[in-house]
Amino acid sequence: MAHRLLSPANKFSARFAFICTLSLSCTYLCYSVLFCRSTVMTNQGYEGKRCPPKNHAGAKKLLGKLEVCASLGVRTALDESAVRRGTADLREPASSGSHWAATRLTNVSTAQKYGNKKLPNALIVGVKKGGTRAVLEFIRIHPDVRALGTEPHFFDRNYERGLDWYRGLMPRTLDSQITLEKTPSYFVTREAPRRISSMSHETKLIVVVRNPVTRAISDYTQTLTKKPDIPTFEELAFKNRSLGLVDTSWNAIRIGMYILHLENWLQYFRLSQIHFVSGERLITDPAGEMSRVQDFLGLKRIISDKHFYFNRTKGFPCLKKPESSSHPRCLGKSKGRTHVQIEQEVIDQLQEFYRPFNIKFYETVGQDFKWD
Ligand SMILES: *[C@@H]1O[C@H](CO)[C@@H](O)[C@H](O)[C@H]1NC(C)=O
Ligand SMILES: *[C@@H]1O[C@H](CO)[C@@H](O)[C@H](O)[C@H]1NC(C)=O
Ligand SMILES: CC(=O)N[C@H]1CO[C@H](CO)[C@@H](O)[C@@H]1O
Repeated sequence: MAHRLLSPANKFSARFAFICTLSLSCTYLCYSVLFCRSTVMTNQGYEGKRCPPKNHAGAKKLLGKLEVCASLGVRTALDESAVRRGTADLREPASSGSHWAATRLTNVSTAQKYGNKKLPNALIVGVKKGGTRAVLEFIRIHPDVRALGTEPHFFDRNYERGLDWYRGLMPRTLDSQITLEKTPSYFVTREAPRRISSMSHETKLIVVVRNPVTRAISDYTQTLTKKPDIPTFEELAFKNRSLGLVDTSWNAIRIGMYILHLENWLQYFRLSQIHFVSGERLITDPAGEMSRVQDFLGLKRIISDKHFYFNRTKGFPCLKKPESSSHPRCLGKSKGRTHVQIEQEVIDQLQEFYRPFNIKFYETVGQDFKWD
């Protein structure tokens, strides 16, 4: 890089290159110092290095919902340990956090030599605010699943980077393990089905769906936390409210017209290759929903009731936390998120609007999601 920057032989780029080199050296130096200290590092410190940068949009989302930062670190520890042992039982993590830290630090490089990076066998393709993060966190408890923690957005935003780039992002897996990633925007991306099928016709697809009205409100609530100045939900949802004219060009509305998007997918995939998870049942019966996901992926049923507990204060299920984790992983809203209150009449109007789309969707997939 430095060489290329120097070649124009102008002073500015020479100086720039010098600064780059200097900062790289500093980084390397700091890293070396840290690494030498690694034997006395705490669990938390180690996990910190695995956290995605906080200013990254995807990372923020992850951090908001499920304390993924901490869980990623733990998960990596579990994975590496399992890979190292060549076995797969992640369900009973060792009781001592320091034990994890010790085995990780000495064995990380060895562990990462095992397995290969493979293109994903399965994708969680949607939908935004449906509960995709929860499904990903739940399924990756399974020892035969390895998942990418962040959203690569390959089939929508990064497609021109090519399949090799995409594969490079994937975690290493043993032959017996499934590689998985999730990017909820794929479901509503016109080119995604064609692109995914050209990667492999056999790709398994998971779509987490939820009542489109609650999904839209949740979507709006999330946007509102980032852009507090946007118009009200009602103003955005309707072209003319008294006429009941819904604005289908608004993304929050459009995403919930599941059948329209699904028809696009069905031009490239058989229905049997797509598994629909009910976002509602994921809350009331996470183990039941996860059993179906495991069956669909051809996995042994390992994730079960004993992995979950229901937090009554939160009103959502949580994963029982491994002892080495500092946070339980719960499904549900992050604390302090402003809850928008939407008039019942507006909800009814939207419910009415979605009904024909919902019914067509139920008929097509052969399941009644009971949103009506
Ligand atoms: C909505 O439609 C009604 C009836 O056509 C009309 O009188 C009213 O001005 C419209 N409102 C808006 C905001 O366009
Ligand atoms: C349940 O959720 C509440 C509210 O978010 C939290 O304060 C509490 O620690 C949680 N309890 C458990 C056991 O996870
Ligand atoms: C340095 C060190 O402790 N390495 C260990 C890594 O894991 C292997 C297999 O479990 C052990 O045999 C090594 O001692």
